[in-house]
Amino acid sequence: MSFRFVHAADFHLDSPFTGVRETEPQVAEILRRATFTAYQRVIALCIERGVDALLVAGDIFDGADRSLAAQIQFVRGLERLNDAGIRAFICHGNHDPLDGWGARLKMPSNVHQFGESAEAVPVDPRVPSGPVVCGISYPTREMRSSLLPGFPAREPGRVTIGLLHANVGASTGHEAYAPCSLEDLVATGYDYWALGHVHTRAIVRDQAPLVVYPGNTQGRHPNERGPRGVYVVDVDDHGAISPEFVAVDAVRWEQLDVQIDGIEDDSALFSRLDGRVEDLLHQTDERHLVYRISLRGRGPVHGSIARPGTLDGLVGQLNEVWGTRHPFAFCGGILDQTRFELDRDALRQGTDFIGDFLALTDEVSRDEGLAAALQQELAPLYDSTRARKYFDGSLPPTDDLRALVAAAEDIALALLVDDEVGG
Ligand SMILES: [Mn+2]
Repeated sequence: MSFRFVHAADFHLDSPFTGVRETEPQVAEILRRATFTAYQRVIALCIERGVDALLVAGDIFDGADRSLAAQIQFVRGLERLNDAGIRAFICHGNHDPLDGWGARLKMPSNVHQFGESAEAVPVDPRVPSGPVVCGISYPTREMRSSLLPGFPAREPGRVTIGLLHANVGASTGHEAYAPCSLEDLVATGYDYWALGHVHTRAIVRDQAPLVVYPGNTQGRHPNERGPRGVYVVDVDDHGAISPEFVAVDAVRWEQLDVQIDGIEDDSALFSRLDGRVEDLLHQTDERHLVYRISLRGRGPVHGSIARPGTLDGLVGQLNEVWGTRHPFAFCGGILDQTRFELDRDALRQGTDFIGDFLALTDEVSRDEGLAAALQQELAPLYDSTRARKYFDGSLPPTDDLRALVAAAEDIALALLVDDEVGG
């Protein structure tokens, strides 16, 4: 029988935004509500798509005993599902373990909350051969060993979905809660592992059993960039499974890298930034945006960027234009990684090492013989089996070699000149 569910995780309801200073009051309010808005979109999506069940793989709440508002709103969403005849399966993770009072809520009758020992629960008890969800909750925050050994064996002929908050394959940047390996998950023979914990979405394995992290539903700081959402998962009559990612985030974090090369003055710089923000807003389909800018490259505006107050001034101007619209694009800060502009001709005229170096690269681009000699020198590197994996293949032809030399010149010059001038 076919079956459709939404796989969500890591709502972190009511968790604060970090990385944004002084915002407009209306922006602050939208940020404050963002995790709730995203959650409400998950509920709306379940109803819209007519799913059979919502599966939530832990970290519903941000703190084990924090926000009453989060708990009330969470239950209210589940009640909407109950009214629509949609079941919900919930397990708790390290942020909201069973021993935190946040996990002891009065749930509507459509909800199954997994306890501290794993069990298999049919999605619809009236259908004996229908799909089952197997899950477990963290009794307490510190679950440092695998929870898999307690999971029931797959029932033959029934689509089986595992629901677990865990770090699979020692994912870096995430704490090792309930660690297990991908092989351990595969060995269960289940059809789909609905995981939570890792906040960046990933289809870890795309064939049975599928192993999926949907990521969190709302980015909450500058490192949780890009679309955030859930998977709508379809299981067809033959048991084939297809997950579709759907973004539900209310506010999106982005990073803009802007090159200053060729930008003549401050007003041209502002227009460039202004245009990039506009483009970014177009790409986020009517979502609010919080972004940071990183300025890079070399150019005449480096000096003015480096003056105290310039960056704050740019942030202020951008926020005046884009920060009060609906949807808004709010700049959380600008990072200066620019360097002073190089005057290659002047450096080339010098009688120092840099002057000699530039004379040499000029000669390579002029002198066929020298280019050929360089090519010969490079051949062993390109022929080496160990080095080859870093290159695309065979030695570049003369023209490409010149491009290679020009790129090398840029790198060397940056190192040499900045060292000397301290730019
Ligand atoms: Mn989490």
